[in-house]
Amino acid sequence: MNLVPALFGGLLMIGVLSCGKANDTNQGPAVQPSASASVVPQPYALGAPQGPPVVAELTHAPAVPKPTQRKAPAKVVVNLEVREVELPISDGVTYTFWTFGGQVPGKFIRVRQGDTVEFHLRNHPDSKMPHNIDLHAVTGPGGGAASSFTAPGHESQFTFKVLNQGLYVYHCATAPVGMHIANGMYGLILVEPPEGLPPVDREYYVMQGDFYTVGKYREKGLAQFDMQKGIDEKPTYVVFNGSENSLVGDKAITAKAGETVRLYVGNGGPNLVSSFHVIGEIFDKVFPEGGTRIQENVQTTLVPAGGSAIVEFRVDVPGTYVIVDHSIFRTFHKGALGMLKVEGPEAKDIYSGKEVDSVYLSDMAAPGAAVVAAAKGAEQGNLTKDQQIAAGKALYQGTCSTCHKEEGTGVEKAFPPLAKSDFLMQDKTRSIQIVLNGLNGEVVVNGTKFNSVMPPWSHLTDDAIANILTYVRNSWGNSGDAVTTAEVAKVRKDTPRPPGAGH
Ligand code: HEC
Ligand SMILES: [Cu+2]
Repeated sequence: MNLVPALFGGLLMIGVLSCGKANDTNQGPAVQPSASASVVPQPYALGAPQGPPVVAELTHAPAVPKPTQRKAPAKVVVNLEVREVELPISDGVTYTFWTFGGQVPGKFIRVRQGDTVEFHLRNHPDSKMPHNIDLHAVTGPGGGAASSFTAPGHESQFTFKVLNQGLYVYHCATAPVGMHIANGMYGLILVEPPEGLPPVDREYYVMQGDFYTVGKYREKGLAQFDMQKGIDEKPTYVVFNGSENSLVGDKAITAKAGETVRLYVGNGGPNLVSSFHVIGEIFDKVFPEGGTRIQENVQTTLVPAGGSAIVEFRVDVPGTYVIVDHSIFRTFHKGALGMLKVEGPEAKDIYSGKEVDSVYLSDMAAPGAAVVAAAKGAEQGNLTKDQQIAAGKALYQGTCSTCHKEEGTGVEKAFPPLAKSDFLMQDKTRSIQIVLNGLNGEVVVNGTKFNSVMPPWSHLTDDAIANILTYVRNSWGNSGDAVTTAEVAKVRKDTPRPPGAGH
């Protein structure tokens, strides 16, 4: 966080308040001029479009178009094409997304307050469904929806003047609306104030959405939409930018120590409200709900479904910052995890610690290529033991490794070893039962007694458990045969489980 100006601003506030002069300056130096400008929109004062029409630059997340840098209102042409496309939502899992521009979220649109937007919505000929668009930045019934109903292979056009500055969601509003939004039909349009936003070093576009599939979380193959789960508000996935891998590994967003980062955060929903948080950072400034007022020194900001927030912070300490929805099961069990990687010299005066814990990175830390390869092998019926071991290794990290350690050594007096464990290797079916159902009571591993509790991992898919156990049974001095998905499925079926204990 940007400590000095924030503190200075705070002191100034105290000074002002104690003098009883509420009016002359209620904003410290941390607040930029634009923050106080245009609280009341003055649309008509901005006047008619000037100059030749401008074609808007549109970007896929996490990129953001350049500032407009216009000093006068313009006519802006926006060309957006709806496409229905099959894309990954997780490792080895695809989903048929309905998109504004070919990806989820839809392309980012950036205009200036007072602009007149000529909107062209195309629906690709391969689409199966009609679609339309409701932009929350539009003043007028339906936000454009009524004027933009577009059948496959068609185009519609409508024009609107952007009266209010702010960060707005747009979405499809074709019935059943919930289904169109649940399939990924949303994006953001930023309406800059007339004088523009204060410059920052990095700007990124992050948009959360909840997804509803017939299968479980990470069940391999093409996941089908589940309408009932949508109605019940029980998502299978909650992700940023349309996939649980969109902001991790090589795709993490980046910055250098000392830079200021601005995130345009949206929430498409359709159902959930996001408790948006960056682990290890404090938002120096937030424009809550994408509006004009500034809140300072915020840990977690609420982003409503169909709403937004702009957050800004200075990064001081290098390392990996994990972006989450702090309704935290969504992060570690539904996919709402992204990363910001900050490079630069260490800043030991601010933070002495080690790199972010594997606890926070979970199995997201390792790229999922091995998991995808194993899923492909399984699908084609030629899955090899080596593929299972490689996938199991990636999945073991951050799940089992938390207790049993990366090299399977366990922790003395607390967690038994898996490396060269006689107990593990004695009985394959029992080892599957342990992972699915957990374990408690006394066990003796290699002559040492343990009496503790291992939680059940029944929320993992059968293939994930099969791959993890194949890895464990063939690592660190163990050697055994592979564990198959069918073997895990059989144990799961044969185990009666109380309601709520897992799938
Ligand atoms: C929260 C800590 C924790 C996690 C995470 C965990 N275990 Fe365990 N595990 C334990 C404990 C504790 C025991 C011993 C339980 C007892 O004393 O009854 C155990 C026992 C075992 C055993 C039998 C004893 C042995 O050493 O052979 C196996 C096999 C095992 N775990 C596998 C796994 C696998 C595979 C995973 C990942 C899916 C996993 N565990 C995740 C804590 C954990
Ligand atoms: Cu639609």
